[in-house]
Amino acid sequence: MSNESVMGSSLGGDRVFPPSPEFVAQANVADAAIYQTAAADPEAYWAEWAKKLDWIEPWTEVCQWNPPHAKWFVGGKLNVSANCVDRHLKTARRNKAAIIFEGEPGDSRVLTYQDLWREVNKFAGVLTNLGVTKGDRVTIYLPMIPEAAIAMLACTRIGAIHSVVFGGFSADSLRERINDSKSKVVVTSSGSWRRGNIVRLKDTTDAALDGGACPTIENVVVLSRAIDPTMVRMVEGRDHWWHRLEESAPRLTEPVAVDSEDGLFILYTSGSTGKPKGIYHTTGGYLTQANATFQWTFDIKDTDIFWCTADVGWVTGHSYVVYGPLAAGATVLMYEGAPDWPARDRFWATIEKYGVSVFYTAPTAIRSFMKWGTEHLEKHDLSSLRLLGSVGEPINPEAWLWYHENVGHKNCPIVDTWWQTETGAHMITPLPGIVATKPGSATRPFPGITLAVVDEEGNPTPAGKDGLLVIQKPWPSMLRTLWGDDERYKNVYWSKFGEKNLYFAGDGARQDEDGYLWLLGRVDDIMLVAGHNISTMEVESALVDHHAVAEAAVIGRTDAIKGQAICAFVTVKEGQTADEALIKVLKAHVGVKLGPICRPDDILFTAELPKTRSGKIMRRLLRDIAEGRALGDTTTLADPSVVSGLKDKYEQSEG
Ligand code: 6R9
Repeated sequence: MSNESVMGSSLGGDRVFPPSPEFVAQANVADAAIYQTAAADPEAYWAEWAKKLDWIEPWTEVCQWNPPHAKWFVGGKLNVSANCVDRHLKTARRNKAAIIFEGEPGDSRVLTYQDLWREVNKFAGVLTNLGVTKGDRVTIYLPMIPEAAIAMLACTRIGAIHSVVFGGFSADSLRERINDSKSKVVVTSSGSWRRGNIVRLKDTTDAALDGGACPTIENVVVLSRAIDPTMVRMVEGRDHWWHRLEESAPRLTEPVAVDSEDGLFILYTSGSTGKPKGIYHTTGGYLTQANATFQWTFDIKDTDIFWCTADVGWVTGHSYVVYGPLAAGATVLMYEGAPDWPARDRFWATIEKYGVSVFYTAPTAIRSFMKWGTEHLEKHDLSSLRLLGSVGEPINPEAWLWYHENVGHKNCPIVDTWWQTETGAHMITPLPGIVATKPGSATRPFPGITLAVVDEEGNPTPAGKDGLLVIQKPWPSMLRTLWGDDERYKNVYWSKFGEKNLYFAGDGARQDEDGYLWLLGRVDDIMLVAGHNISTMEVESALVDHHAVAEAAVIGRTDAIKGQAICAFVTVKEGQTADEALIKVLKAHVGVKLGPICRPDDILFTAELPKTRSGKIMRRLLRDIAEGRALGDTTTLADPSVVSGLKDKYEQSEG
């Protein structure tokens, strides 16, 4: 990984976008000195942020670091639901919209902070009546509806640990996660809407539980949505309707005092092999950093309407749909359905309908919008937008510029936020009132975060050289361990650099002459071609830079001569012809942009790329295809038929 980048400033770093003077004048933080202040004493800086929360008992020590285990705000006690809801009732925010809900069929609901308080209290009472107490695990398997946030907050009110499982996951995935966390209760809904169809979540829950497959589950709570309740199978003694349980639950449940280091949630992420990893987060540090990053990265004001399009089943939904926004007393929009239902302008119609001012989405979504064309945006007034965000993958400069021009109309700063389920909250991101952005760069660490790009030995790499991203100091919202598997925690994140105590993020990165960070994708996705390290992401970015290309996925396939040959899977924009001539053009285009060594050896056109349900391209499966292997685990794919189709096509093209 220590090779000189063969690609120079290929990522498009030559254009710089400073925030406008008007933006700077109103920014929550506009003095760059904060970076030095935070770096000089990160613990004091984070303690200042922690003080913005309500504590039942103060902490006695800011950070206790016994590598690789950290504790933050040691001895402090607080309650997350009291911080996200109750404390706003003492202010004018009491009557402010906390959650604005847009259902896929167009049903709409607004919950003020007062409403949210009432609902959280009631549902905390329901859980208590079901015998759930502090430290117990509750699995939440719900669609993107306010009850997902209500159930999460109700858990925190009584100190239970939630494990949210994405509503699109299968019965097998749900069962595995319930059993690993040993949950007592599952909270689900009868159904939900997706592209006009009903997703039958209760049926999937039944399939996960039936036959005693989840022995720890005592009760199932079912919210009624999208399906006639009389048509839903309810197992006597095990299954209960949400609204019926509320009838006999107490109206009020006092928030319990929770230790700063008590568990808040487990969130499973797929490991590269084997069983999913239960990322375990605790209370005080997580809420502190979720709140801090939410307020500064998104420059949030009381007047903002914030929309994060991520599902609550992902960490982005935890930190920036629920905990960050509500801790900050903001208004957050939740949308249940698909971006192209009933038409491809649904997101833009929704922004116009509610006057969304801060919009946070993923590069994969942006590339879909690019593919669909700008006519869908032109139908709507997007002038309420003032800030845009990106998360989930490196954003290629082409998509960045498209987002900037067509969604932001050139006057919204873009915050490209790098972080992970494991980090809990933003780690690398511009502060939009301070940092001039470069398309494709996540810019610099959030104040108070200490990280570096290093070589295989853990030594910092000079500017312009590719290396590995490591985090050098513990941070408040870091994962504390992997649920039930501390050995794996040590191995996966802390063993790579031995005694140096560096957190290994698994991502490649490069720092440029100005100190800007460029993320290069997962290290597993870096190719070694004729002795050169080439990032799959940069070749993808060069391909997408061509006007005919909508999306590209690049992998290295074993090659007898070069070690690895570059193989690209490409989808073209609507109206473009995918033919031999275009293959030649694209190979030449990449050669010119990045250098001849980076020219793809094979290009295969495809209508869809295999992606996880959170939109990340599964390059591992593409490698299986290109190397003629049986396909590995496909259970986390959004649409498994995409890979089988590709496999056939690839084999044909091989002749
Ligand atoms: C929040 C989230 C984490 C991985 C991470 C990296 C990639 C996320 C990124 C980014 C480049 C960004 N990633 N944001 N890469 N630029 N702005 O996505 O968490 O699902 O755990 O994924 O996503 O590779 O290591 P998670």
